[in-house]
Amino acid sequence: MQRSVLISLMAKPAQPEGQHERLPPGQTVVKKLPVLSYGPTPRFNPAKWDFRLIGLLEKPWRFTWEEFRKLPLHSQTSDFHCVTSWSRYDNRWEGVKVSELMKVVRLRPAARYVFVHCDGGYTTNLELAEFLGDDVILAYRHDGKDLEPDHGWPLRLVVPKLYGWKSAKWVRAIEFCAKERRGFWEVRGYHNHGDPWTEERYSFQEDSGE
Ligand SMILES: Nc1nc2c(c(=O)[nH]1)N[C@H]1C(S)=C(S)[C@@H](COP(=O)(O)O)O[C@H]1N2
Ligand SMILES: [Mo]
Repeated sequence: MQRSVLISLMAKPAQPEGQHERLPPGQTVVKKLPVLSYGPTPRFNPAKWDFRLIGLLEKPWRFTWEEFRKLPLHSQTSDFHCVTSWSRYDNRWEGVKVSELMKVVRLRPAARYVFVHCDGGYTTNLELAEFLGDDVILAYRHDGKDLEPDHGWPLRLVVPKLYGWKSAKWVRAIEFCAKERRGFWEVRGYHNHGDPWTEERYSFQEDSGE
């Protein structure tokens, strides 16, 4: 074997296919999960609260808090990466796995995207396939305790593979759509997709195909 080939093989980190360093580029690890919210923390009224699945479904669905809590409990540990550059490892989320939740409804074939609606008007958007990912969870517990109000009580989405602004807090409805529309941060200069591994931080990166 040529010496140059051997050196290039040795320089490559021994990472299994499809895996990467734990910390995405440009991030710093923090010990405690910070609070990052635009606007005030909404108050939760269990008698009035509901969670709805709407849009391109054979039949829309509505859960009361009591009904939602009867769905099978799932626990999932993941790292959390905020675009403002902090990452927090090993968050133990407990709640309802999205793939489990989706068993109660039937999607219309035209559904390609989801639009997430929250109390207080915050929204975010995702591709349907990413929303249905195996690690995506609607959580009401974090690290062994009920979610704190500032972290999204009673219910938040957690999408570990994308920057934190996609992990919507105080979520009230998931809308299934044929066309994509941009959510709160996505219309304010943040990337439509938000992959931390390729640093999809800002919307101007979308134009250059970066
Ligand atoms: N409803 C709502 N969800 C939200 C936000 C928000 O302002 N409002 N901020 C997002 C951002 S930018 C991040 S990094 C995470 C932070 O979650 P945490 O405050 O629980 O750490 O929530 C996301 N979800
Ligand atoms: Mo964030």
